[in-house]
Amino acid sequence: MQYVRRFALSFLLLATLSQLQAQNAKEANYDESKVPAYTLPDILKTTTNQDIRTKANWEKIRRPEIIKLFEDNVYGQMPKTFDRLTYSIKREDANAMAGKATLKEVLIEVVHHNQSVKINLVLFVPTKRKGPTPAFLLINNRGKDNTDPTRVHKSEFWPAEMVIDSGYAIAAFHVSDLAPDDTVQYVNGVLQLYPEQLTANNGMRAIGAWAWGASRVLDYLEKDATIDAKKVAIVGHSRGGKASLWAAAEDQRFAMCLSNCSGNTGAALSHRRFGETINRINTVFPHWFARKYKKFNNNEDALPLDQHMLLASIAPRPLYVTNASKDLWADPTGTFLSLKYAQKAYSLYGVEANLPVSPPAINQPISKSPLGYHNREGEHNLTAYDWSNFIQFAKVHYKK
Ligand code: GTR
Repeated sequence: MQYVRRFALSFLLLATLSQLQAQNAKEANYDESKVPAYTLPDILKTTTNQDIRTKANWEKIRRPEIIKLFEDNVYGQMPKTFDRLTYSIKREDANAMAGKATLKEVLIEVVHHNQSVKINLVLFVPTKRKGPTPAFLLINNRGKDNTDPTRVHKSEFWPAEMVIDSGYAIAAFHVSDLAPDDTVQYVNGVLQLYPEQLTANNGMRAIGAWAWGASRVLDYLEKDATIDAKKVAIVGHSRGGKASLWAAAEDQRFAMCLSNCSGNTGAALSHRRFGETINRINTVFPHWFARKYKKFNNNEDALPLDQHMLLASIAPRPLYVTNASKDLWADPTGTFLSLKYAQKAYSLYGVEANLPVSPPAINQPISKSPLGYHNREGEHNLTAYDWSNFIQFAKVHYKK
């Protein structure tokens, strides 16, 4: 009986999977020659056609306009006020990783209108340090065992030992503390503090909530004397990579942004029809973006923005984005182009990114440019290779 049920279940799963695949194949274009012509909004032209030529006007006019465009059309509003943030150190171990690091497990609680959100932070700080230490903060969208504080379980997704050995601190929180990654459950978290977001057309959803959480963790890190809060890099993979970009765009305290395989509505261009589409992402993950974003399903050309503008809004801070060679769903070429088009904003700060005209070869990282990039050989994932390049990138740019 059980066997029959299991068989029926796997059959159902397979049928659903192949249905999804068929739908993807129908919708997603993987043929470069079939990418239709498209026009991107100019980063340095306002919606009222004003040319932006100076850093001052970028900061005063265009950058806020871009952030507002993303709030209103894509990620939703980012509530900035709350009644109270408190924290407590749940566990501290000065002898973690055989004495190489201090472990802190911190519970951060944010209260607003008598509702609260609790964020569980895992933090390792190198024991040998000269002073406050720069840190990498991962928005963890995969299993919690990836950031195991006991280090019984180790994972390339968050290679804490490798980062500690490089002299940096490493931290992580799990997305489920802010908004469970589920079409129904996502409301149980940050959105309980801001229920008005649920009815607004440009209301925050899960990705916004995760980015909001990253900022609250940074609020804590600013109070931790072992951390150099002016050097905190926000890191995310895939859906977490979309959130890391949004966090860095909204919160200029993040010194650096590392966005791994973030793809559609992450670092990749939307007007360029290759790989995942807005219709697909909004259909499968209706809880990620503002309600208004659905207006652009099968209607990319109507978007008053594109993702190169999101990347540009991070200027002049160092930004590193990645792809994986087999992850065409995330459009490696469209990701590189997006990064390249963001250069103009960096130039306003006198920072020349000098990216090549076409994407670099597989496993050829660009790390000296403030707009770093690599296309790792392999599948959609966050690996030790990616992290070793993040560390290298941080080394280069924190030295400047
Ligand atoms: C996929 C989604 C991508 C990406 C990915 C992930 O199913 O289509 O945009 O976010 O999930 O997060 O691993």
